[in-house]
Amino acid sequence: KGADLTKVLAFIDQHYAAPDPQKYGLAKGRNVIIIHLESFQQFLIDDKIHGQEVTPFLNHLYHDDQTFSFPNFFHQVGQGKTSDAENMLETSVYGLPQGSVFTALGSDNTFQAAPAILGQKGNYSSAVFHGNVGSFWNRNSVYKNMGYQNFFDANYFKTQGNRSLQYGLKDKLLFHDSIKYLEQLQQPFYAKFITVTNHFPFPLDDEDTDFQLPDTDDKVVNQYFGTAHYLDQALKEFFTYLKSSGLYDNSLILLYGDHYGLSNKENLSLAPLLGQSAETWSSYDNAQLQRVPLMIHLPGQHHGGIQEQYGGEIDVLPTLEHLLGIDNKGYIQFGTDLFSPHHDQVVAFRNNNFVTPTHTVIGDTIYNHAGDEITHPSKSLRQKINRQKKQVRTELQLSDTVNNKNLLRFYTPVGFKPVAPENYDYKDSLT
Ligand code: GP9
Ligand code: MN
Repeated sequence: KGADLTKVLAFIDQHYAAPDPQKYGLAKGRNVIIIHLESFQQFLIDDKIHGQEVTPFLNHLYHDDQTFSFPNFFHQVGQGKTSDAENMLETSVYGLPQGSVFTALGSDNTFQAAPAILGQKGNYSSAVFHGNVGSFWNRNSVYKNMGYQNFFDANYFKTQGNRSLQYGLKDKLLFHDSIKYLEQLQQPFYAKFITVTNHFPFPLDDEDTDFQLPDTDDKVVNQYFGTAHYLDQALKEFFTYLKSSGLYDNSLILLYGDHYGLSNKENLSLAPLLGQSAETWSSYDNAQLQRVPLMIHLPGQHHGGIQEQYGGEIDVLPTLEHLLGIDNKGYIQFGTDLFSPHHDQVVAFRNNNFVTPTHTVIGDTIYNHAGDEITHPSKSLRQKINRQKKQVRTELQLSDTVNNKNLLRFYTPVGFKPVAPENYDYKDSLT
């Protein structure tokens, strides 16, 4: 245990990326609203089908100068899908190589997660809004270990009949019906909304759509655009509420896609819609499609714009902490602040493949930025890629050790109090 922890701390310490002073504290004291865009991929942004914009509201947000938009941001989930994404966003620790941290270890492990950190450092209250049963992905245990004060799960909403699809309450209803709870939270709050309607295989009731679907040979691919469009409308409605309530002006709104919606097999039917052909589609193309949105919207702040740096879900918490004026030094977090000049742009996938601004590495194959395979890399390129490969493996392995050996129970950052899960009882919260 001692030796493992020493190794982890040495890595974390040399990997630490100090904040950019221009960004540090930029959003200090604001409410934080996290919006989890289920299965939402970056290629949907600015995309058109039959002349219709798929996501007009998100496109607008993406190009707004009040938004920091990251077109080179990747999901990094494994089999834990949504729960892996949540785990990275909340803790900046990776999911597991197999299974889900939430279900495998989430009931007993020690977490040093965003709700507790923001609660202790910024006096934030905290809540999750999700229209599915609380036991899904073991959330009702994990959230207590993360220090979430409130979890508004399906118990708190009317989910009967055509109000729900597949994984719970439809997104428009989730946002609408959450308002009465949101308004009771003490400010500043850290609130997360987990949407569900844009979930495989992307069914929608006729009453919920006005979008003319594409006509590829794969129904799943076609439907994906319809549910993404529905989600976009739900977001527009929610922002309208935020503005009219006044919450908007003193909030930071962070939106992210949790993972791909379309699989590598479905990408072959998708390819023509992206102006590419199924015949020349490659592993490189599949890797590029693992981009998901990350947008950090700061109303009233007009120095945002498109941020080209490469990053992934592991980097969100350090970025958020620094925007709020909380230094992540001393925390066991594997990501680095996207705005830091020292930000690490090697983006690890959970299977050890990785993407950098110049190369994509899949197993032993190296692709350049144009997607061409580099069959005879120069000696210096080979050395560089090998170094990055080693770094990716080390980082994932150390993260696995933290999870599997529950190392955080032996390490408490200076000034942080371990979470007492018994303090939380979601059935009683705010009702
Ligand atoms: C269910 C939802 C879906 O509550 O978050 O999880 P996923 O299937 O995407 O992992
Ligand atoms: Mn998901």
